[in-house]
Amino acid sequence: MSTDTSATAAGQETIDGFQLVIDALKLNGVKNIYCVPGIPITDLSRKMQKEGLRVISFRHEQHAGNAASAEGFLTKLPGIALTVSAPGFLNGLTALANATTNCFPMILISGSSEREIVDLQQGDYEEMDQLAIAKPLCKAAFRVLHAEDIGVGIARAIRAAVSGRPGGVYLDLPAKLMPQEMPLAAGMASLIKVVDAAPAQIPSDESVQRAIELLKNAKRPLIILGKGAAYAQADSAVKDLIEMSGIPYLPMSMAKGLLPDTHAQCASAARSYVLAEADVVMLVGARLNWLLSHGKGKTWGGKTPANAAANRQFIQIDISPTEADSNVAIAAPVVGDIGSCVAQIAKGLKLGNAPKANAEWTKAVFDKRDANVAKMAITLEANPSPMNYQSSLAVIKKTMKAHPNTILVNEGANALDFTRSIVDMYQPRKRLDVGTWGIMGIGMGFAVAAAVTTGEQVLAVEGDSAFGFSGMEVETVCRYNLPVCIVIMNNNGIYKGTDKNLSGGADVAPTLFVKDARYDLMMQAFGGVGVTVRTPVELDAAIQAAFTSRKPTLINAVIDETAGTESGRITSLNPTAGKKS
Ligand code: ADP
Ligand code: TPW
Ligand code: MG
Repeated sequence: MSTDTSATAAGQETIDGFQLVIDALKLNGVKNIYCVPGIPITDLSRKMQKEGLRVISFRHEQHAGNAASAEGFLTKLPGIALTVSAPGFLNGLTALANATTNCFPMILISGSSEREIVDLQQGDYEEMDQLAIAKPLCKAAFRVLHAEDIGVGIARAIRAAVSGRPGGVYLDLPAKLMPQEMPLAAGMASLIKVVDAAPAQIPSDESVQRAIELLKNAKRPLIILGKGAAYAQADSAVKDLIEMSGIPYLPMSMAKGLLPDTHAQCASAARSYVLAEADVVMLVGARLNWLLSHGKGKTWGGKTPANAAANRQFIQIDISPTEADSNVAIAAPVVGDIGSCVAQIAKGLKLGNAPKANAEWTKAVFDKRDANVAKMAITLEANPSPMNYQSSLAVIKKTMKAHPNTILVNEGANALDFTRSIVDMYQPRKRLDVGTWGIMGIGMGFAVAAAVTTGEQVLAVEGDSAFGFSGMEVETVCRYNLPVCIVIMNNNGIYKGTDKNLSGGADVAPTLFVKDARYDLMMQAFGGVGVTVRTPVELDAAIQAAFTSRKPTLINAVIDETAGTESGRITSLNPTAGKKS
């Protein structure tokens, strides 16, 4: 590059691409880098560490990427993942796509090979047109070719990740960029500190008024809180609207704890009832996707015109103007950031002296909920041998109540569904899980990021299959000595441990693993604490020891291998559902 040579020839002080990348990130408040080193970013990772960034080095890029996305969800700032070219980049791509799907802000920075060679397909080391491949899987993708553009590249990446609907951004940094030099003063002047990266988006007065009218006239109103509401960090505005309106609410999985799950208006334990019966539903940062049966069908009270579903009306608060009408008609879209939208709706209801939600409806909902909670309490108290999901999760439920700051990471099928419904959350943004895709493999990446970003104790409740996708990262947990306690719900397989090989052959069925596997020994291999437990009492003791010591701990919780059901709670999505095999 002409800039670097002339700069050095003149004997001026210079700055190189490595330093500009580091300074640009630090200027914008980045503290942690989740990476796997190698050509061409080995030196970048070393220099980042030298310059005071916390570099968390993983064993596989997918988990580094997942960590970055979890940091994004927890902080509203983009988490940064750093990978090598082609294969490392591809390994990180699943996490980038997952972040985009879940509306988590992150930036995947990958080193890349020499452009001239890549574009002529002349066979460079790890050759791949990474920018083109990343584009359909993220919100935005940028490449920086010149040192003087690093500041702009990073600023654009940050804005794209966090403004509007958050998501994943890809930033391509070719190997040749790093050693490029430019005059120090010009280099420093080229850096940009992003101002107001995610500006408040105020909803229009008419849209707010439309929503208020619907709420005022509702006989059976319901509020659904999604992970967008948790992400928005508008906790007190959300609480205020719910409490002043008296409307029952349902938290989606990662919105659990935005208000405590034990809140008087929480309708989680009457989910089917409220979904089927509500006449006005206000979605707050939640999409009407498969997780809400697309707003139609049996879940919502059936398909016939005579029933409640035909007359149901939706209010949808979302930052994305194109989300409304994606599945069913939205009578009152309110487009803006959740804090602003919720506050304006609450203000309008107060000014109009709107009465609290219809008492007949709320009584019916809360009676139903209380009856279901009482029923569940009996199941949780049972102490079968071997222990099952309920009896082991009763211990986790008690743990979260005693330690509400704990961040709960959760994946699996039954291990996910039972945990979500049994374990109450008490604080916002403490539950991280498989999200919109139901993706396995987020466990250790999310757990590492949760511990690194917040310093809080992390409890990862993992199906034995789910754990396997990121299991090698227990070494990472040990290496950084993180307060992560992993509980593996070990039922010897995917969904359960009793499937048969339909051919009658010697291989085990595709859903089965080695029986009685000792996952706890994996943790011991790296100096962490590993124990096997078979009863709730043993599980409780092991968790308490982990929380007291804050040592990396893996608890292999042996549960009844017959206890799970196929696909957990989403059996209906299996192509053969309902057919006899
Ligand atoms: P869940 O899976 O919990 O139902 P989704 O991921 O489907 O939640 O929906 C989250 C929604 O929240 C997305 O449509 C996204 O556009 C929206 N969102 C994210 N952040 C904000 C924000 N700050 N203000 C308003 N809406 C937001
Ligand atoms: C990336 C398909 C959904 S749930 C699951 C798989 C493999 C594992 C369920 O077994 P586990 O839980 O974790 O032991 P349990 O308690 O029911 O026994 N690959 C990816 N994502 C998904 N969702 C799958 C495969 C799947
Ligand atoms: Mg299992």
